[in-house]
Amino acid sequence: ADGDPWWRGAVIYQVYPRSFADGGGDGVGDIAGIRAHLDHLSALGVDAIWLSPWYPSPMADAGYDVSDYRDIDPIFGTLAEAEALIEEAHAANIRIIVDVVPNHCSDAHPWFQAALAGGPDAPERDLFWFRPGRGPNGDEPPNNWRSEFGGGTWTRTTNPDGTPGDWYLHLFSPEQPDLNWDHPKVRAEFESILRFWLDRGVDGVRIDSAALLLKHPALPDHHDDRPSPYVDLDEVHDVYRSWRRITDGYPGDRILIGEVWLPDTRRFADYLRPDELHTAFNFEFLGCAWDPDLLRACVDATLEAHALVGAPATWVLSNHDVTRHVTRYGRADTTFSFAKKRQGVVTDLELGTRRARAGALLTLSLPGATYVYQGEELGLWEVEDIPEALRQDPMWARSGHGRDGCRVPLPWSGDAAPFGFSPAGATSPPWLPQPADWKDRTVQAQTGDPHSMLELYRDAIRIRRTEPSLGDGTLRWLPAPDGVLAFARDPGFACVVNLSTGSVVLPEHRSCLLASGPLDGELLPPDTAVWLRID
Ligand code: TEU
Repeated sequence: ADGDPWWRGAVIYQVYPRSFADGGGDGVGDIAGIRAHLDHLSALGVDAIWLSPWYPSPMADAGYDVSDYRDIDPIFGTLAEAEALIEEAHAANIRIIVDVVPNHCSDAHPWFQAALAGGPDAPERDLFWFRPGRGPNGDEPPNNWRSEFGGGTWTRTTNPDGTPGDWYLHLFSPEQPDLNWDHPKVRAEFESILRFWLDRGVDGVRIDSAALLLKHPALPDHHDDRPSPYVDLDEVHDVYRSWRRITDGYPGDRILIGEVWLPDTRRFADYLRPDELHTAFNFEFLGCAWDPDLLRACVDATLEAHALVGAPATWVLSNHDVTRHVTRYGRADTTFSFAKKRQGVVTDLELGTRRARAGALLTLSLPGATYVYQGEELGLWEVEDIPEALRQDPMWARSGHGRDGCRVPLPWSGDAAPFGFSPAGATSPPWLPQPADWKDRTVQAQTGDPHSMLELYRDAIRIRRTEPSLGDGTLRWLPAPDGVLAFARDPGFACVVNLSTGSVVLPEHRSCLLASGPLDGELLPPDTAVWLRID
């Protein structure tokens, strides 16, 4: 609603820098590419962009392994270019969110290098979790924790004299050692990093793996029937209270966005108390099946939990870690989970696209903020046939599935790869191969085509910007036939989504503002959504 801080009802677009646009011609996206395509984001009408990490990194986990939090990796550009991007985006009324990764750093970070080089007594070891191994020779890991990427969470070090040494903890890959958030130096360093980027004018930060920072100091074994020794410890909230104090000290509504994966919506909402994070991604919604009852229950639970703490809800259908909409919704099992992300599952892309279009109208009309991952506005599908030799994600090796399929470089124009992703005369092909069929999904091919995914997103966001009932607020469910979600946003707006298998009669309305697919007179076909003007 008018007068609310911008972020409560924002549309935030996730830029995955290495796959957005390549200005330099090396096949990897960069800041020059983002600057050259700000017009796409303006035409889409988004309020802000969140950039996945762009810091110096050995890229063991695509930049989520940071070796210097205060600079830009040369493959993406320079700090001066980042500052220019912030300025140009602001001039275009687009805010900038950067991604901060506090749970772990890169094994190439100077702290970790000093911890290794200094041997068992190096003071830098206290900044991480170094422990002797178990067993008679210390050759078993200190506990039984399992990595988020598959495999164990401990790697043994070798002492400077060549003897086997202590182990260190990594919840993700071995190249991402976990920082010790009980250490005041770690806290002070990240407060300084936060100020560094706020001083450069960013409008907010996205906090990676936000619920994982604190570990039970005894590092006890994990047991399924006991609280996790590292997920969502109560003490983690102190960190965000101090970050909030810092952020509030800056002018102009800067925000903290948490990546908080927690199935318990109330524990999740605790992160959004008025003195903590402003907002956090709604992963329950992302994981929800294309099912009317489950979606409705998820919307209700979300709104209820957020109301407890006065925070706006967020609606997220994807990001750089999960299967793209049109693929996920084109399968028999539409829920998301990493284990299901496998080859060989039958996908009906036409059905998936219909649902993804309806899903776009659903998410863009629910109360709160919406996140759009780059490429979803083009209806890109998950690329599942990337040759093994070209795969980059460390998850493949550790768990047999990976996230490359949603990270393939965007198609901008033209009839063949690199589809305008890289400039003419580029020295390398795009870092992941683009499907030839993406010639129909380029920004250029879709622009001006009223049936395209891109024009649907543009229309929806344009209407959302001018429609006072959209953005943050409340919803009122309307009576509807089985399998149909219908809600009003007062005053005068309704969204109806048909998730049943037959056509249904539209509720009484004054006019139709937008439809995700063709209507059949007054009938709304299956897997179709409409926005209506009602009295
Ligand atoms: O992801 C954190 C995370 O816990 C989930 O995304 C998930 O567990 C993981 O993707 C696989 O199970 C964030 C980033 O979004 C992701 O890209 C990084 O790899 C990860 O942190 C480590 O920094």
